[in-house]
This record gives sequence, C-alpha cells and structure tokens, in this order.
Amino acid sequence: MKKLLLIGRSEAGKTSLIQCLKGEMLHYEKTQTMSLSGAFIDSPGEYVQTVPYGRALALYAYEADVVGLLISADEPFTLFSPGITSLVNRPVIGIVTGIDKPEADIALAESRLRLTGCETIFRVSAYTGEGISELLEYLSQK
Ligand SMILES: Nc1nc2c(ncn2[C@@H]2O[C@H](COP(=O)(O)OP(=O)(O)O)[C@@H](O)[C@H]2O)c(=O)[nH]1
Ligand SMILES: [Mg+2]
Repeated sequence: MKKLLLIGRSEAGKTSLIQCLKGEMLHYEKTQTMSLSGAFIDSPGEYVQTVPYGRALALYAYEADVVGLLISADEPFTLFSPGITSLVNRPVIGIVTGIDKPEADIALAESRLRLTGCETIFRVSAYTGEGISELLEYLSQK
C-alpha cells in the first residue's frame, strides 16, 4: 500500500475519506494536527489556509509515497495555486470528494485540480462509497 498524504481545506472531506478507505464507520473528528493512521497521513485544513503551515506540508510530503490534493465538489473557490504540484517531489493525485452532494460541480473541481498540475484524478464519495475502490486499487499498486 502506498502511503498517502491528504491535503485540502477544512471540511473538504479528508478525515472522512480516510475513514472510508479504512472501512470504518464515518464519525466526525476535528483534525488538530498532522496524524498518521495506517497508510494515511491526515492534515488539518489550516495548513493549506495559511502560508507558513503550507510550507510544512511540502516537508511532510517526504513522509509519503503519494500526495493527494482534495477538493470537495461543492467548494465555492479553491486555495490551491496553479502549478503547485511542482513543489513536491512525489507523485500528486487529485481527488474530488463529496460527488454525491446536491450542489456538486465535479467538472469544475476537476478543472481546478488539473490547473494545480494533477494528471490523475479520482472522483469519490465517502458517503456512498462511489470511486473508493478505484482509489484503493491505485494505492495498492506498487
Ligand atoms: N455528502 C458528503 N459529505 C461528506 C463527504 N465527505 C465528508 N463529508 C462531510 O463533510 C464534513 C467535513 O468532513 P471532514 O472529513 O471532517 O473534512 P476535513 O476537514 O477535510 O477532514 C463532515 O460533515 C462530513 O460528514 C462526502 O463524500 N459526501
Ligand atoms: Mg479533518
């Protein structure tokens, strides 16, 4: 299993996605700090929302095999700058979360992820489980 670091704003669905990937029941948990859970590294949304913490994320990427940039399908705007995947010397995948949401605009979220430099993009819902097996399969490849 590749070790995955998840990055995205607060409420993007990082913690729920990890619970879902691990086959756990979803339960709300505020992410206070960087946390390692099996093959998954969760990060607080505050880390992408402020510049100094953002630098910390680039360092945490060294602990991971792959970095996932998350955008919830109903986010009104994105915090990710164009081309940021070039800051990290690990493969970066895009993950659109919350594709089950009524306000979801999956194509918009996906185009924002492409602008960051992500080439591989997964579309998932931690609620319905859609897209989770594709992501797990990617992570289980050597
Ligand atoms: N509809 C829907 N809601 C989700 C999904 N994933 C997370 N949520 C909800 O979005 C909120 C924030 O989720 P959380 O995982 O804590 O986000 P984090 O701040 O990025 O860790 C919670 O109320 C979740 O129940 C999803 O796939 N679909
Ligand atoms: Mg969280």
